[in-house]
Amino acid sequence: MPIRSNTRSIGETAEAVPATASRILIAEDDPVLRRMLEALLVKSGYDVVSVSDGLQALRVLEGEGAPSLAVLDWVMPGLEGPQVCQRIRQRSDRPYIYILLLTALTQKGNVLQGLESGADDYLTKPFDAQELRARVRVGLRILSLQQSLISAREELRFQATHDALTGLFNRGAVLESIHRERSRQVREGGTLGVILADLDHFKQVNDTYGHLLGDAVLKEAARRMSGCVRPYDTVGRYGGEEFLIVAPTADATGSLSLAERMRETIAASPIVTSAGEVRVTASFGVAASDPTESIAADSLLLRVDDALYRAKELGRNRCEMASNPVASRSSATSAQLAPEPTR
Ligand code: GH3
Ligand code: MG
Ligand code: MG
Ligand code: MG
Repeated sequence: MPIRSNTRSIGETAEAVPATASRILIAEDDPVLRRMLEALLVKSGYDVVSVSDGLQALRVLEGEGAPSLAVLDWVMPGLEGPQVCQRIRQRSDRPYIYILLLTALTQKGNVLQGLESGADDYLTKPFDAQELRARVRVGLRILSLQQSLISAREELRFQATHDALTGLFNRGAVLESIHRERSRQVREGGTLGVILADLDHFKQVNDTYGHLLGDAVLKEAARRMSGCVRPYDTVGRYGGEEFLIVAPTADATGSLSLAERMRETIAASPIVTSAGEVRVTASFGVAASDPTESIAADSLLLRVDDALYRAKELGRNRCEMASNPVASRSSATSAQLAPEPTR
């Protein structure tokens, strides 16, 4: 029996249904009943997929774009309804599927067994069309509430780990990243680059143009720096006008090149604001650790801080390498850096 899918535009239905047609799976081996269920739910505006046995039901529910609600017959070839429920509930990595069991078995023990297997609700045959529609709506309402909770949790998680002004990771998140990457490096080897950036004379920007405009400049500088990194690098706002960049697998040369690209992109052109063009530059402290040295993440931070201090002392708008005088260079020698491949 092929899998059937019916869609119908929401405008055609008289009933109140969700803005986007919800996908519903019907698994029923009795062809007459299956067609009746299909007709009923399609008429209500749902996107219906129907199958005639439990194995097909499981395949649809575990597949791409699986329906979020399933109406499963109890007795079916292949797998019975409660067995499909059990298999679905074993998988916690997938979006929740609301399951409504259809059964001709009216004894209380069977109903309990169905619910124990993971079904959310049940309906006994012969069922009333109105009641089925009402129970489907209850299921969709619960799914929608659950979706709102998930979205709210995701939003909270984002807010807890990101800086509201720049949209970058916040201090806590970028510090967590440096500790995590350092642990990974100890385990797996490789190099780890860390960069600390600080906008130059930023107080003057605020003093000259006001704090709001300073915010806009800060935001654009953050955007320019983010544009320089690889997808697996982390850029975070470390403090007021300071940024911390964690570059897993970047060695000293790679980290210095990255810092130099960031420095150039900030200095290259003025930032256009509502009050006109504002020129800013930034100074960078750079450190890289290799797997042979036993340095803690906090010590790496001290190193970049120290290198940044030196970059400020030496005139700002430059990058300074920590603890490796041979690799240390200023922006004046940046032209000697080997061109980086486009990322
Ligand atoms: P230096 O080159 O030595 O770093 O000079 P600086 O003026 O940047 O350094 P200082 O630490 O004296 O000043 C940092 C300034 O950054 C002062 C503070 O008002 C500003 N700042 C920090 N956070 C924000 C922010 O969120 N928005 C704005 N507009 N300014 C900020
Ligand atoms: Mg059956
Ligand atoms: Mg500062
Ligand atoms: Mg500063």
